Amino acid sequence: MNAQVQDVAKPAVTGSGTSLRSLADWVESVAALTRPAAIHWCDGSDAENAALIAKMEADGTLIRLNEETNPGSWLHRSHPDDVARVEHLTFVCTSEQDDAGPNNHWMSPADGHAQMDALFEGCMEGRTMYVIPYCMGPIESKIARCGVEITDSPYVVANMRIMTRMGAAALSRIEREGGFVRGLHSTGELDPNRRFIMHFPEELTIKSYGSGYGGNALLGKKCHALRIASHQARQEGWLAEHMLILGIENPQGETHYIAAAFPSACGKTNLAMLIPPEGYREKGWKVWTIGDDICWMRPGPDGRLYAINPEAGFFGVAPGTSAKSNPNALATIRKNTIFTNVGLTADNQPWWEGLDEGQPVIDWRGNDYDCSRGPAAHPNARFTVSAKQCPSYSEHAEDPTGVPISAIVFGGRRASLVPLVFEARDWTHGVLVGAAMGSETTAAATGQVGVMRRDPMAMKPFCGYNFADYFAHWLSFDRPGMKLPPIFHVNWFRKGADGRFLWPGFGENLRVLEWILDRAEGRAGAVETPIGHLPRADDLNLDGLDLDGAALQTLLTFDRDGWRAEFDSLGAYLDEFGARMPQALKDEHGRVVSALGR
Ligand code: TSX
Ligand code: MN
Repeated sequence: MNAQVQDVAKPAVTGSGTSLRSLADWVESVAALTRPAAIHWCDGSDAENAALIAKMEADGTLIRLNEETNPGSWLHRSHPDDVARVEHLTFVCTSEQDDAGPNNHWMSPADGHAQMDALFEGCMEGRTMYVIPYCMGPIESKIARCGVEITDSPYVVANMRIMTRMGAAALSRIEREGGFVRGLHSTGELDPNRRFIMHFPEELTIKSYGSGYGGNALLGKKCHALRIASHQARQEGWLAEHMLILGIENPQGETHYIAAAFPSACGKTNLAMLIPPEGYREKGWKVWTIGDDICWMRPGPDGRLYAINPEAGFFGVAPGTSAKSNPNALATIRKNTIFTNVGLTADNQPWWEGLDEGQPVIDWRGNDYDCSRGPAAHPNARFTVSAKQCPSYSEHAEDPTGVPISAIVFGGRRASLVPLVFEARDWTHGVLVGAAMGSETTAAATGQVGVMRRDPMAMKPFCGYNFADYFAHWLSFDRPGMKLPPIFHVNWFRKGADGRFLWPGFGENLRVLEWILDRAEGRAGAVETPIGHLPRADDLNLDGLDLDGAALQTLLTFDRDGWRAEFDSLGAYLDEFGARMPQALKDEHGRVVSALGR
């Protein structure tokens, strides 16, 4: 072989490499397929990050923001056709189609690999391939799991460094354990017709091509920590959920933890960073943030569920984030933040719709801002920031054992019918409440507004296997020796006849969370209805809240006729999953229908 051919075939390698044969072989085989000019093994160091940022500033991938107001912060503009997750291009490739279920797009593993490998062939020519070892969860935690993402995007490396425990420590754990989730990503040509996100849960493998956007490209997040992890969790007896985790410290100094699932556009990040109303603050109540998006839970030796946040940062929606909706988020993103697709003010500060101050002069595409051509920030514009910068970040977020969960909360955006809060009768009923979750669409998400979409446990886009099997897995936790948390449903979005929100929401939601924790401790009152236990007005602490009696009445009323129609529609939805739907869940549905009466 002549020397020149050898140069082309052998990319320059920088960084540690690995002693783990299976990892070295995989990296070598990916390099043979994608043919990068260079391979860099990421160690996660400050120096490595600084060099990557400098390279991205030089080539325009990152734009430096105002150093005075936003130190260490950057703007990235994505391709205008690459601004969100792409559910229609997201596949779960299992050997049996039924294992993926009607809730996923399916392709056979052989076809999936063939299609992806054809796209990856030679796609990194002239580029650097980055090898990113990462850990989802505290590095010393038994609940945590590791992966390696290979990508040709330095933007992905910079984001993964914020969102995961990335680099040398993760690589050591991977070398010790031997197993890891394999993620292969290339931004490709950013052609929406050559874009796929494919999951091979049976091989713990992800292949993503043609998008540089967060959920499609930061493979540790939705692809690993939800789709692949949900599959692993089912096999190993734990739960990988699309939930925030928060701690509520009462005036006695005791902290109880809540895990909560909401569909998009319900304010999950806002709830995770809630600031108590003044009356609560004066008495000594505090809210602690553990996570805003993903929760991994497993039974502890005492039978309780213990939760970790597998992420190390927040990849939050910027528009709507304000001093009213989320002051803690604003404090978190004051420095060392990557903004994607936000607008700019005249003095180079990030700007988005809903921000209380400043004015945009440049829009997210980089054009002069003109309000007749749409918003300054893309509605799905994001910030990427380390959780450690959040003022309410809990010191227990890094506990390897996780935090014990005292209540599970499901929620949705429902203008009518669904009360402010109710408690499921037992675990099985709670699983039905989760399966029945739904939300009305907002303008940001789709063209149509106010259409009810089912989104069980907020996992519709993220469950890596058949929903019927997923419900069965949830039901399986109800067994001797377990001390399961009670399950609740909340709705902050109930509207009156005049179309106005009846509940003030935001910090005032702590009043509802207090009732939830009191119920968990057997302290608070409620009335029993066919849909579960509802608080009476006296059961909630409404001190210092200006809420009129009629509004409260509507928020806490059980509407029997409305719920009969709701349960008819729910029955039809459960039937869509056919014979795989667990009989126990169908029976539970039947029990509520009987209680509702005909
Ligand atoms: O995040 C929200 N939460 C949870 C907060 C901890 N939002 C924003 C949703 C969009 C992502 C809410 N919006 C909440 C809520 O509880 N409630 C509402 C509806 C609402 C909006 C405005 C007002 C009251 C309720 N009132 C005024 O603006 C004065
Ligand atoms: Mn999410």
